[in-house]
Amino acid sequence: MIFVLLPALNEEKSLPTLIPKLNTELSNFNEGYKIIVCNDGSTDGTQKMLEDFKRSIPLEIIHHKINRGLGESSRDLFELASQLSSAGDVIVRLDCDDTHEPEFIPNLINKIREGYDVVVASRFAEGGGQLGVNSYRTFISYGANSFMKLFFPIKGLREYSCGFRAYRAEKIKEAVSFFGNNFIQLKGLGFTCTLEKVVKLKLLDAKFTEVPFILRYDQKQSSSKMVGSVTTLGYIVMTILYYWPWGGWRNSIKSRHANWSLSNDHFQ
Ligand SMILES: Nc1nc2c(ncn2[C@@H]2O[C@H](COP(=O)(O)OP(=O)(O)OP(=O)(O)O)[C@@H](O)[C@H]2O)c(=O)[nH]1
Ligand SMILES: [Mg+2]
Repeated sequence: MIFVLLPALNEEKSLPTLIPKLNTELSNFNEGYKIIVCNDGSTDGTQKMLEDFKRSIPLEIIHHKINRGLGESSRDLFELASQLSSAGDVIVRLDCDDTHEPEFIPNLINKIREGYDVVVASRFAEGGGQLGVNSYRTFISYGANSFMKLFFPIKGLREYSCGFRAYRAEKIKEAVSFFGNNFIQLKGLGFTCTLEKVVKLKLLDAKFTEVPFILRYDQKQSSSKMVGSVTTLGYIVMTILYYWPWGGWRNSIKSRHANWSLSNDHFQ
């Protein structure tokens, strides 16, 4: 099975374009699929639109009445996917502002089938790029990615800030089982969860690679929900937690995971 996770906040303009494209792409696979959307307190027509799609498409809605942020939405999406999936399944997560084209999904899934645990749709892989991004935004994004690469080096990974990725379901099940509610721990800190996921999975020895991807910012219709200051604060908090000399993530998680793996032969 393929599980596709979509975090959504006020995406009524993009969903009518994205969901049919996604459904067509997923129908080409011979395995079953399910789209899971977390509608996080949207105040526009997102919920109604999703309920309409649900009549004809295998779609499940997690509905938050109150906006809880991307961190809590990601936690709910990944926890539900880990409950519903089995070994051999793939979990794909993308944005629903129509800047992440579903046509890249087959390449992401092929790499999971080759044996990788996390495959990232990357603007920085050869053949990748972006359309419609202004130079200020490009500068900020390159700066943020350089910061992340410097402080959280992961073999095979250059694209840290784009959330369009495929994950081996088994690895997500392991992460949710090991970390519990702390798989995505930095919940009130904007989009930090996108970085936290890869760092936590790296600490569980996940194998990473990238496939080329073109960010279609020229297609973006909904307004941006990224709050740069809060997310930057999140990156700083995470760097401190990771390198903290007394029980920082980089040492404590690795040793706890080694002990946990010994006592959980299911995940070895
Ligand atoms: N569930 C949930 N989804 C959110 C929230 N904020 C943003 N999103 C979704 O997260 C995805 C990324 O949001 P964007 O606003 O596109 O952020 P970005 O891609 O980092 O930056 P821009 O494309 O420049 O806006 C989209 O699918 C949004 O609908 C939130 O508070 N809750
Ligand atoms: Mg976006």
